Amino acid sequence: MAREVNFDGLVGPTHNYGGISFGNVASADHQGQGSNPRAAALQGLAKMRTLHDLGVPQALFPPHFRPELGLARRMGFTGTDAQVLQDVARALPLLLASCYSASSMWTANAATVSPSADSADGRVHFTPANLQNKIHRSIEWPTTARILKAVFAGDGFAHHQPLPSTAALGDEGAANHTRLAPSYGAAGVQLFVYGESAANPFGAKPKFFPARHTLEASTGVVRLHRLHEERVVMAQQNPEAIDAGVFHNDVISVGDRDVFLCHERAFLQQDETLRALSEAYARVSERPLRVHQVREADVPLHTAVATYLFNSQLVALPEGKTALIAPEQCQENGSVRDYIAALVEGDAPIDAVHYVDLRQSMQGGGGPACLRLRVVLTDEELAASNPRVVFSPALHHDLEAWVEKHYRDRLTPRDLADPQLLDASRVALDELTQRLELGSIYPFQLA
Ligand code: SUG
Repeated sequence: MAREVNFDGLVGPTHNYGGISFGNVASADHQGQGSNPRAAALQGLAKMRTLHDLGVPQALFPPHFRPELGLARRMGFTGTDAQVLQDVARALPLLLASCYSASSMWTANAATVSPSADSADGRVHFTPANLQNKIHRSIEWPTTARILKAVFAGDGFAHHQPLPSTAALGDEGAANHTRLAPSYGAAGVQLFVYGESAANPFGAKPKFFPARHTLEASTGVVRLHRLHEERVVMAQQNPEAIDAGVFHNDVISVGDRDVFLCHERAFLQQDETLRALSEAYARVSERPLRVHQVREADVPLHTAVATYLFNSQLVALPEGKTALIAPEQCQENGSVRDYIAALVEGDAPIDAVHYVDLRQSMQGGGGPACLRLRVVLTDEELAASNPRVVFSPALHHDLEAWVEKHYRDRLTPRDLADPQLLDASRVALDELTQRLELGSIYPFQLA
């Protein structure tokens, strides 16, 4: 037996709106606004609870420690932590926001994961994403790699180094990766989506916003994960979509088992991509892939970006039905709500919808799907994973109390210079790693 476990990123105590993700519309729109880290963490936990109560396997990843002042020190700031905070706040506020970003909550970008059913060596493969396109995200992978190794220890798991951090090998992880299979434990097809190819610098690419992920990065991951070529599909994102704010493919398509839902303007070569996907899928299943394309006339691209319809999760309910876990913004938009209702009632392969309030994360550009890393695990692999990060009502209860005790309910850019925020975050995370028995994963615990 195998199941997909969603590992959601627990929102860290320094969640703030830095406006530091160029190309991410929500990030730019909320720059400098006050955030509420406590509400953000509680909303994330409530989403995990919704999935758990639906019978969907749920686990979590701890937040990274922030501020990461090593970033400021590498930029020439010196002295005590308090001194560095003060100097960076004055000289380079955007760098301070980068040191402080709680962006590790968006675990869809933490790594690319391939299940053992797809790899030639029968192991689960992990490649942490280098996230080189944004300063605040480029510092995530060392802690991510430590967490992955702490949670998935043993011979059944292959942990790779991230790809070299350079634009030609830009890797944004599972946000640009979808696995389709007749069942979780069966051999599947993996779709890798990229924004541009380094080998083709004059090829199609967005005009305004960066393409964060390259074809070359994905080919590296395919090789590392020992995937079978005939069960891999590579597709280029529609550059117009990137320019409309689709900075990751999970903002414009989502798939699960035999279901693939996408906007008709998701890919540069839409028809060829869907054909290749269906053909590859036919190699692993006698029943065809069920593709549902959303037409521009029904949900325009800009509405898809504003509501994050495609950043919904598609999850398997215990009786085998498929549910859409959508952000409340979809419910608030009358036409998107009606569209989803018609999907559920009609012939589309979606049986139910559940709306979740993730307002705090959404304002940084992260919806339900961004917050989770999907890991397909067999019984044996699950048994070899750290059980302390598996979500339960008891853990929910404990973590709510932990959040209430340690998190502030308001953070503005001015607060980031306050050394007490740093101290409080360190105390909170130290307590968390003890609670989760994760050993030493943060730099301050390794020193
Ligand atoms: O990388 N936002 C993240 C959002 C990531 C969403 N992930 C997926 N689509 N899977 C990003 O742009 C906002 C930071 C700020 O502005 O404070 C930020 O990093």
